[in-house]
Amino acid sequence: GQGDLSPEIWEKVKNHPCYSEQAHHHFARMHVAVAPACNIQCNYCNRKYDCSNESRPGVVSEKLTPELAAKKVLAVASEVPQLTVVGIAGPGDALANPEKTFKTFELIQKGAPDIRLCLSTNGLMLPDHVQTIQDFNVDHVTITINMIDPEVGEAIYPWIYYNRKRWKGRDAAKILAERQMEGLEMLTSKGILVKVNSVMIPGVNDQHLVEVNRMVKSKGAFLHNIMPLISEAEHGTYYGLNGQRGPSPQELKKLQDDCEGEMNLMRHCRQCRADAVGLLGEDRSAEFTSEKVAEME
Ligand code: CLF
Ligand code: SF4
Repeated sequence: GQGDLSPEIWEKVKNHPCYSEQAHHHFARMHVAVAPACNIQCNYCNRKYDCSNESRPGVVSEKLTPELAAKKVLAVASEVPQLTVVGIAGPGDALANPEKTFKTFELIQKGAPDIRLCLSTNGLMLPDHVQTIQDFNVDHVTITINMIDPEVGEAIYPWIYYNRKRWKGRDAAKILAERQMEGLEMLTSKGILVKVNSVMIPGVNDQHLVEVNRMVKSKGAFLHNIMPLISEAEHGTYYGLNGQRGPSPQELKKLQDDCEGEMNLMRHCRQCRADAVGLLGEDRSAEFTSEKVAEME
């Protein structure tokens, strides 16, 4: 439960709909889709759609410039009084597009200083940006960690692009896992709240996620969100094409129960799209397309 939080942490989570189960009934978040590029390949990702690490696959978000994104935030803030958090969660990786991501945060902070900033990343570039994340007062970061063992990782990530080079197989997974852990430790040592997302892929990392849970807890993660792989063949996820299935609700719950007690587990995630607007589970993105925002002068 969250009854035993320090006042300092409670202050940060009480109005964040993802970090507090209670808050999600009263407070809204929005995402701005300013980050199109990605620097890794997940086997469950189809690049035509939003990053499946934070969002529902098979949904195409409308991509925004930082300027338009900031304008949209102000428009939504005036129409949706419950808005407390703005996140950047794709459609690619927020930190594979650092200029766009941080420009957007800068503009939002200028225009709406009360809004909390949230960032979701695969973690590959995280250690390079922790200082900037702190400088921009981003106090919630999500890292998608699907494995800590490169042997498991090579079945999830066919390649990563790092240091001007494409890495494959176990080498790629090893670099990614090390960078994720390094980033996690750097963030928690600065008091930035970290949520870890894990995509549960039956037969690939389902057993392994109990170990991941233990590891991220020991490195100071605040919350663990285990999400089901959504395999929709019609959207052509690689795994979908290979017949990889997602977990049943019972399998997901069993894994979450096995991890419960180790740390706070998020169970109310709605796998939002990269341009989601509103309370979790409510999607008002169609009310705030860039065309409509442009008309809202
Ligand atoms: Fe967005 Fe993610 Fe921030 Fe929340 S979503 S960047 S932490 S503000 Fe929330 Fe949506 Fe689940 Fe993400 S319900 S997909 S956990
Ligand atoms: Fe796709 Fe997201 Fe993985 Fe990048 S990090 S390959 S956008 S699922």
